[in-house]
Amino acid sequence: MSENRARILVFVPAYRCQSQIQRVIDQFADRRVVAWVDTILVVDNRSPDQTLEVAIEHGGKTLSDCEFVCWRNDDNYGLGGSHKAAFRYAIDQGFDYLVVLHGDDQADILDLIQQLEVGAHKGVDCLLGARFMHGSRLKGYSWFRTFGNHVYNKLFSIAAMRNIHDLGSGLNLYRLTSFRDFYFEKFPDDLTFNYVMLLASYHRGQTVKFFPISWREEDQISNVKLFSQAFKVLRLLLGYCIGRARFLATEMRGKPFDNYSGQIQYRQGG
Ligand SMILES: Nc1nc2c(ncn2[C@@H]2O[C@H](COP(=O)(O)OP(=O)(O)OP(=O)(O)O)[C@@H](O)[C@H]2O)c(=O)[nH]1
Ligand SMILES: [Mg+2]
Repeated sequence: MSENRARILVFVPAYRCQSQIQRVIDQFADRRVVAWVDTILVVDNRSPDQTLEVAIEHGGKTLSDCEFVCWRNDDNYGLGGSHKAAFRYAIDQGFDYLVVLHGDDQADILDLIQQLEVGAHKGVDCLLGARFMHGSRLKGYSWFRTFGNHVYNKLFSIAAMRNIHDLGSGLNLYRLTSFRDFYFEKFPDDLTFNYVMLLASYHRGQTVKFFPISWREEDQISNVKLFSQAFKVLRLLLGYCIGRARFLATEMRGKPFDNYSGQIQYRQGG
């Protein structure tokens, strides 16, 4: 581990991924990966299956080169709400960067490590994995979803007047100093959180950079309700086009929470 490198927390949002979480944890067996990571924080969003138990059991046995923390949300906060819990935790603990790696093993963290190795994270606020740009590799992802994503990327690109290559993949990095005031608290708690985050980042003049990633679909259970989500996203985009700053300040949560609390169920190392 280099002396003066930034402190990085990898946040793994996990919901109903008992079959994949072990493989996600195994991604940290690679020395190249662990050289960059101080802490792995698995945030279990109250999965009804054995996700949390498997994570504790497997991580506890295999992770020895970095701190390993398993957290369980006090309520079902959704993917966006889990981000809020993780941002709060990482900021409170003084980390420099938050990395998001989805718990269902669709992304490969080495794609991000390669970016860190060449210093791509320096001078940006958001370094976002993109499944739909030159150099991206999709394995088993349906043509229909690929097509839909391209259409939405275009629509958002026009609205934001930027070249958007993905609205929310499962591998991203955020520089925490840009998120200290928690301006995203009222953003949606569900899977559309990332869409609004991206629009807000551009709106606030943040530096956003995309990098190509590989993305696989094997045994994952998609929890996305495709059509209802597609309409919801269109509504968000329309709201942004009309209201801009006013829209970004509105309450976008179906059920607002006062805080995104949770309990640490397991901690080792660090
Ligand atoms: N759907 C869903 N996912 C959650 C939640 N909390 C955490 N997650 C995690 O967030 C990640 C994204 O969920 P997915 O349903 O796979 O959605 P996605 O990866 O954006 O979309 P597809 O895989 O393409 O269907 C997964 O790693 C989940 O384990 C939640 O409340 N709902
Ligand atoms: Mg997924």
